[in-house]
Amino acid sequence: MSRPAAVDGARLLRSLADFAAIGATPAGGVNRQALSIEDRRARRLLAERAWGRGFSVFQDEAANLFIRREGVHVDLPPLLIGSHLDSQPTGGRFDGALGTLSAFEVLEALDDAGVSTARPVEVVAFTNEEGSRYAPGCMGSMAFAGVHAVSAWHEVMAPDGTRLEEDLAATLKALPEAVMRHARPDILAFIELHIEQGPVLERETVPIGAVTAVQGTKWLEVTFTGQAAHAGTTPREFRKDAMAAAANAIAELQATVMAADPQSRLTVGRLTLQPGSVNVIPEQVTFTIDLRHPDGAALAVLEALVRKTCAIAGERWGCTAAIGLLLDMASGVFDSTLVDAIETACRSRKIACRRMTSGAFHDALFVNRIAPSAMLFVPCRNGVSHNEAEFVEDRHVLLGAEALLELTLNLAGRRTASEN
Ligand code: HGY
Ligand code: MN
Ligand code: MN
Repeated sequence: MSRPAAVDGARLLRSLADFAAIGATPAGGVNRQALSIEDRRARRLLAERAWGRGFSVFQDEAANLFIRREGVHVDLPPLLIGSHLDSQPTGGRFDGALGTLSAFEVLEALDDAGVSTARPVEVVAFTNEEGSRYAPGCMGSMAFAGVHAVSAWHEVMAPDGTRLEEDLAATLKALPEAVMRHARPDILAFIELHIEQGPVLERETVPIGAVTAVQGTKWLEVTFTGQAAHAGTTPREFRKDAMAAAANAIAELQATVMAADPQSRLTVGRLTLQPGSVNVIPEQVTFTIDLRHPDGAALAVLEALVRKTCAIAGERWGCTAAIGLLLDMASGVFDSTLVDAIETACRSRKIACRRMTSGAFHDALFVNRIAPSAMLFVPCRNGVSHNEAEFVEDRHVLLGAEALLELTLNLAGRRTASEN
């Protein structure tokens, strides 16, 4: 006999705390980077909880992790819900984990209530959404959506020199009990719950955002190459100073791009320099530029501006400039019927909700290419994320899971007690 399914808030908050302990940092964040030992520990913890419930566990060649709760009609394409478990090096406890663990809580709530759904429901933890240790981000969801085979990134190296292929193989091997999936299953739709990572919902005191679209992102890697030389004996006209060229380009871009277009986003997140000795003029500087814009054409114009600015700076300082594209993520619009369904689910649970777009990219952006997808956001304190201080109020954690549960029941087909 079934009863109405309900989120067990205490259990979900405990679960968030359990996973936050994996890769916990002294400042209260997490360092659980993709395909790391911590990532493998988190995947195993989730899989063991799934087996404990009698759910089945799968992984695919990109190490995407799937947890399946059967539906009455086993052959119907499942509803997919979830997010990612990997984090930034100094990440927060909620980015990715909130969506994945809330999705698992939905399965547990259905199970506790003895509610069967017409369709199977699967929870997914996509591999390497962040792209911090191995660029680009969203590798797992890109592989799942058939954008690239994961083998395209086998030679990508982590800062410590490990090749992606090695870490991927070790991650798959660390969960031998999971059934390997060699082909992507059809899915009905994908719903991702995530923190907003921005200030809008908190400022408007609205607990749920129904996300309609995600802006485009490009990651560029710029390398200036000059000539190492003596810091004391080399006059200005003989210098080929790669750091001077980089500083010039970065200063120019930072002073102009976002001032000219408030919708644009430009971030230099990582910079390395060789040889890195106090009294040697830098020979080579490599830095990343994360570029974003809601409009695809404007993003392309920004990329051209970056390339031009770097070429001029290279000329000026006698260095060569090489620019690689690490990630090219087109903007995407989510399925309008799913966005409506999010609003309907919130209304029926009397949870306030407002439509919005996402400044951050997400796995849903790629799954959206092969199946109807949409996202729900919950507020995070001061809109801060990708920071160890990232925080979500308990009530927002619970409201997010409740909205996801209602949406899951509506999309996967709730069964009345008599039909069970
Ligand atoms: O960078 C992003 O937008 C995502 O949060 N990883
Ligand atoms: Mn995320
Ligand atoms: Mn993130």
